[in-house]
Amino acid sequence: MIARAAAGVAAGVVTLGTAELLAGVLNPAVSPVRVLGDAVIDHAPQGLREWAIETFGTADKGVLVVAMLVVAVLVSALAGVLGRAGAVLLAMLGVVVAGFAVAAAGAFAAVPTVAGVAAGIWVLLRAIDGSRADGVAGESRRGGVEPAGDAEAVGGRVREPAGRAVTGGVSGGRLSEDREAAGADRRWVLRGLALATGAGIAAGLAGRALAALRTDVSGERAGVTLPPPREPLPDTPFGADLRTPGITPYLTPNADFYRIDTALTVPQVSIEDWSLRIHGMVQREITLRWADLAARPAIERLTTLTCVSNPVGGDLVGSARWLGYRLDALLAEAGPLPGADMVLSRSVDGWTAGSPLAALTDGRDALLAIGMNGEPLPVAHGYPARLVVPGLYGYVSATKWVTELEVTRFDRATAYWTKLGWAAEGPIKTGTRIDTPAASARLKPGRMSVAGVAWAQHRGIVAVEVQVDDGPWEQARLAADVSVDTWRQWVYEWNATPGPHTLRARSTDGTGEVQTAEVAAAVPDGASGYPAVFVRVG
Ligand SMILES: Nc1nc2c(c(=O)[nH]1)N[C@H]1C(S)=C(S)[C@@H](COP(=O)(O)O)O[C@H]1N2
Ligand SMILES: [Mo]
Repeated sequence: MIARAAAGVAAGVVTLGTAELLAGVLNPAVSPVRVLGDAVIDHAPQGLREWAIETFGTADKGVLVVAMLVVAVLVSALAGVLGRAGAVLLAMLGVVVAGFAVAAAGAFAAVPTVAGVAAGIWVLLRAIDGSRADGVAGESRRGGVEPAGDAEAVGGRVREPAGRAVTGGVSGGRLSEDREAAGADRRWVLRGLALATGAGIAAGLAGRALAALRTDVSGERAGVTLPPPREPLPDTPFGADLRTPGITPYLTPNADFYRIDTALTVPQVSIEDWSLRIHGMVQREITLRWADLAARPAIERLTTLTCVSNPVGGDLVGSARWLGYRLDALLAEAGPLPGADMVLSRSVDGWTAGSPLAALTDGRDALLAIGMNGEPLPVAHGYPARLVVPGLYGYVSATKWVTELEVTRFDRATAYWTKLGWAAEGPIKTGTRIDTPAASARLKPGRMSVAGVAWAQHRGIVAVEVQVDDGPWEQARLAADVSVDTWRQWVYEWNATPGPHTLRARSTDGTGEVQTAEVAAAVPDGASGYPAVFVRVG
């Protein structure tokens, strides 16, 4: 049973290793792990995805790959136990994965999967035949028909010291001999399986390394020179950062910026291949290549990005200094036609976001961004170009690796997440977060700073209030107001008295509206409610 399962696992590893190696050589986009992972991401039930994002946050893709490998090992072991039926199972799974690959990248894309499955099945059948040969040999020995090799071995044994022959006798020697020979065969089979497994793992790793080498654009990115913005901005405008210990910095460093997307492997788009096509309901379709951008004026803006999946008090929000080109100007070059009310932006990997045309043309600083905090966009954040639109959640606006803007209508087009049950429009809800003290902290009595950030992009924050237990709402002190499009730090000096306490916070946006207390989950248009932090003093 264990030997059979091991044979199955070896076959599975050889399947994946061969396929990954071939994909690395032929076309990294069609690796079965990637194709299947993308299929899982695109077809997973809504609840499962949310659970994954909430539980694993930005590590969700690593967890998915590990989960897929664990399932692959279990299925392979099962195939091994099933024997020849297992080979049929592997073949059927191969057909499914090859189908996804073909759907994604054409008939040729099936090659790595088909070759991998063929190699895996060969290993499985060899292992089955190997152990069956054992069984047959054992039978025949007991039946008295000597295979030539065995006869020789017995002959050799006969010349052993007499003592042994006396204690065991010839027939006793024969029996243990049979077992030893069978054991040796078995060891050979197991050794072969271990070898196949090792080779499969090595091939898989080599394939992945090759794929990374062939597609990686980080070297190119390091050599990109960004155009100078018309009015460069400081990283942190005067007074924007209160520098209260424990508070989130006003500007989020690129390395700490949250990452959310459906891309299992980060798309690698070279500026040589990149272009942006603006089409659909426009007077004239235009296509901009990287070099075309240089002729246009670049601007720099501080904008706070927020994910619709951010739970109350969560950290799927960050602020950066974005360098790019005004989307209203680029859209005007194509000339949107009357009746259009949506821009469906599409990334190189087919992901889409639907933004109100009005939000991109009403004068706000909606950008085709190419720089983030003074560097070219990090590859995971959309290199070489993405959208950044103040006031809209990322899922309806912030398309990374963007290659297309289709001017259309909300009643004609449906974007990626909207098809999956999220709202078609996603203006950012007013949010407040308590950064310090930390949840469940044990504190000393006396004065301390309760502090955090508040955001209501494109409306701005005009007030933040803090409530201790069931007390009155007290005004917090606000950091300098930089723009309506970025978050604002706040601090409240609290005289902490001994005992358990709950701290709450809420904000008022630039329209005078107080943040809603109504508790809502992220689906369909963003979480709401007041953040609460429980602490123990004394
Ligand atoms: N191509 C692509 N762009 C995308 C997404 C995606 O899945 N694919 N996710 C969006 C979502 S939901 C958010 S919140 C932001 C996050 O941007 P970041 O990863 O740079 O923080 O990117 C948006 N852009
Ligand atoms: Mo998001």
